[in-house]
Amino acid sequence: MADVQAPPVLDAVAALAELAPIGADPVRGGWSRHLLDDADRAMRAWFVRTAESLELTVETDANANQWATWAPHGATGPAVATGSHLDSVPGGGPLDGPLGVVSALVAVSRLMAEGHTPSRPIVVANFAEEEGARFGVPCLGSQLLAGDIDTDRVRALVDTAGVTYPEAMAAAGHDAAAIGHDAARLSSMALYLELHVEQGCQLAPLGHPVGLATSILAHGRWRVTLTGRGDHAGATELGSRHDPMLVAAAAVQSARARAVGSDPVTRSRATVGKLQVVPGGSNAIASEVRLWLDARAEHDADVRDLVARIVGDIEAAGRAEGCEVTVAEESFSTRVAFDGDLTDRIAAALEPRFGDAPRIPTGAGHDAGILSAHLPSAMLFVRNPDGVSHSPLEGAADEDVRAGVDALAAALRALT
Ligand code: HGY
Ligand code: MN
Ligand code: MN
Repeated sequence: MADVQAPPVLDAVAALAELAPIGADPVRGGWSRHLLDDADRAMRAWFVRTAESLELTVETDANANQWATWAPHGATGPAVATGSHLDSVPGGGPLDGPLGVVSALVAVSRLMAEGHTPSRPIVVANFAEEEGARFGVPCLGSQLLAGDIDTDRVRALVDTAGVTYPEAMAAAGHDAAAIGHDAARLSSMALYLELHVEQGCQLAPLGHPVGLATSILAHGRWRVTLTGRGDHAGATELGSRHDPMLVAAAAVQSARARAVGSDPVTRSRATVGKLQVVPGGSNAIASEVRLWLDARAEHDADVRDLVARIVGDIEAAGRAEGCEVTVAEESFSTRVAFDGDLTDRIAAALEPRFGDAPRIPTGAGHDAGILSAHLPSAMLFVRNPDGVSHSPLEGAADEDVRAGVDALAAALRALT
């Protein structure tokens, strides 16, 4: 009788190396993998291939989230869910998202190899459009799953190439009419634990390879449209210009100044990282500028206050330049406090190998933040030596990547 092949024991560093060619961005550097584009589909194919090599049951839900389930005999009841996302920001780093998905599959392969018999299923998730880089709404897949976003609003989303969300979904074989709240899947999970590369640099000074999350800043995105009068750069007198670029410059300056000027206890931060100019000719005064304001702070009210001040500055600059200003909120994520009991249980599981793992806040949003309003959720961070993220320079030492898998395996072993 042919001997039954044992599932492979995976290695996270090798798996990340396998993913490295996918979506490498020759223009920006780093990686660009956006919802259901060619790179994202290649990442999704890797997820299916790897999960099936572990004999996990793989499925994609109506919201384009992927799930891989390990439910051996005796594993019953609500599952322990873990995972992250495989999409990226434009020109992002190699670990933001993939580290969590890779580590989850590798941890499962390790538990299988050691003969662990989980009392409940373990499910590995790849959440769709966590970065919101294609359609502008972060954590889109987990928000849809949780019923936290209006589906008609989602179906009206259009990417910068003019492709609608339904068209993008249909091109990948999904029906946008079927998106939305998935109560059955939510209730099939007992808890969610996301491993993620640290974004910011708190663990390195503490000398710990892994840490646990305490909270996520409240944060949101606002689209600002500035309308002036396009004209000739050489023939138009200065006094008769209505140049939205002047107002855009005021917006960028105000974002920094208002964040710096906020009470430090609010941990305010504001950024303009994306800007579109129409028509975009070097010898033409712009007729319109669109920019996106990303604002974050400890509490929801702090963010609202910060944004109100910045918008006030933009409107004043618009009046001075004779430009119209419109502001639209594209997303808002309330402050997250992760589940203390679950975090304590995970800390106890880490203790033998990692001692007292630091507990740190984060300014970055995550699917775990969305799910934390619906089921006990926690996060594990892997040390990022200089804290850089959303950049090709994001990284982690190989031994820390492997330590993260050890930590996640210890947590999953204790939780199942
Ligand atoms: O923007 C964020 O904080 C996350 O990376 N989506
Ligand atoms: Mn990110
Ligand atoms: Mn992420």
